[in-house]
Amino acid sequence: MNKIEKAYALAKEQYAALGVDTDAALRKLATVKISLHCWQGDDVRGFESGDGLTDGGILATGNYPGRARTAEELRADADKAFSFIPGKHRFNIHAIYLENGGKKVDRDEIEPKHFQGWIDWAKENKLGLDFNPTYFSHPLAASGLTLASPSKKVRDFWIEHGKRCRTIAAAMGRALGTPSVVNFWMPDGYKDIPADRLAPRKRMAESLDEIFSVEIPKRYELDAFECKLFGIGSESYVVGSHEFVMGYVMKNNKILTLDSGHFHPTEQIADKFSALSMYVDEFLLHVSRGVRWDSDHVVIWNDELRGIAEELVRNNLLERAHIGLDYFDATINRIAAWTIGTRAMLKALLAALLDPIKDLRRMEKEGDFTYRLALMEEMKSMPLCDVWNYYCQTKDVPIGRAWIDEMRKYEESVQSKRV
Ligand code: RNT
Ligand code: ZN
Repeated sequence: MNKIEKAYALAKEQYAALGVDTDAALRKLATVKISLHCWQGDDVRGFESGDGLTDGGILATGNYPGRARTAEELRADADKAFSFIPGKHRFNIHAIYLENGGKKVDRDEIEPKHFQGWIDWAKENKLGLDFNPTYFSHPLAASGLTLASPSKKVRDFWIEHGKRCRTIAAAMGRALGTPSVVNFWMPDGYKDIPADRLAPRKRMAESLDEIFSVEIPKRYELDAFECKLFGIGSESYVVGSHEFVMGYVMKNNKILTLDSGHFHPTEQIADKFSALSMYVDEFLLHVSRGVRWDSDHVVIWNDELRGIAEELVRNNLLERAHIGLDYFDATINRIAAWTIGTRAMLKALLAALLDPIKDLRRMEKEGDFTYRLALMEEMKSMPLCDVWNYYCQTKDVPIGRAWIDEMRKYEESVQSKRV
């Protein structure tokens, strides 16, 4: 037995005394796939020849050296991040990450062949792929309205984009044997007080109906729709508000995307899962971290993340929730950003799987709220880290902070050379 195994054996005993089976928790954890967002690797720029992120009310701040400039670089960086993360996961591509061989291919012209490089890479690495239409960083999005635009020409352009994205995702799903989730997020909104809140919503719903009128088998492709409270430049009104998106999703049997940075700061998406689970089949999570005005800081192991993991586990939602990450920090090493967020997410899930939930529920039912709070507090200092380290060892990834040294080596020999 090495040190890690010895520590695990002791931890296992302590959890067993509470009726918790650590081996079972680890088996369950191994089935969970996290979808890593490609856009953390290059500050949401993509590979169209444009200027990168130009509108849409989202912003990547910072100029840390070494961002990926090509699809090859982005894939190499993602490979590095995956080598620090226990388990097999997924990668989430935005439409602007096409490989167009230097030719201009507009958003209404993209085809599966422009994403063949991603499909080949995913196949080789046994990853699933997810997909996103890009309704921002484009002259036809500069007005702030896309699928909800009053201009038929603008709407038609973006409807075609949405249709093509679904076709591309279906090709990915077919090639990889796992459905590709397409997340529809449109930044549409107004900076100042609207005179008509309804008409843009009707236009957006009609545009979406048109996009979804093409039937695609669910074993290849799934549609999700993401709501938001406000963005930079859409402070007063967002067409895709929570109620609008929730209503559309329920009526049309789509997946509801909940981004943890898209609600009022005191509102936590974790609180919403149980209620929504009664009426919505599947969720897509954009796990993020809001800080004041920003909704996209690197995910860390904080109370909010713990809450998300706990509610997923306690409500039996791991099979019904697609867990994706969504943040973009350009002030730190981007491989580290992926690694920190994904490891935090998995660690939070592990903590939730190690909860003595039967005991807590029994005491709650009996009205013993003193015990409930006391045990919840005690659980926070249980030897979770010994179980986590053991998991990392069994999955052959660096233990504890060892990944940081590995990341530095790569940064020095590869990323820092990108000038
Ligand atoms: C923006 C949404 C959306 C984007 C990505 C890049 O507020 O969260 O999911 O972050 O599509
Ligand atoms: Zn999001």
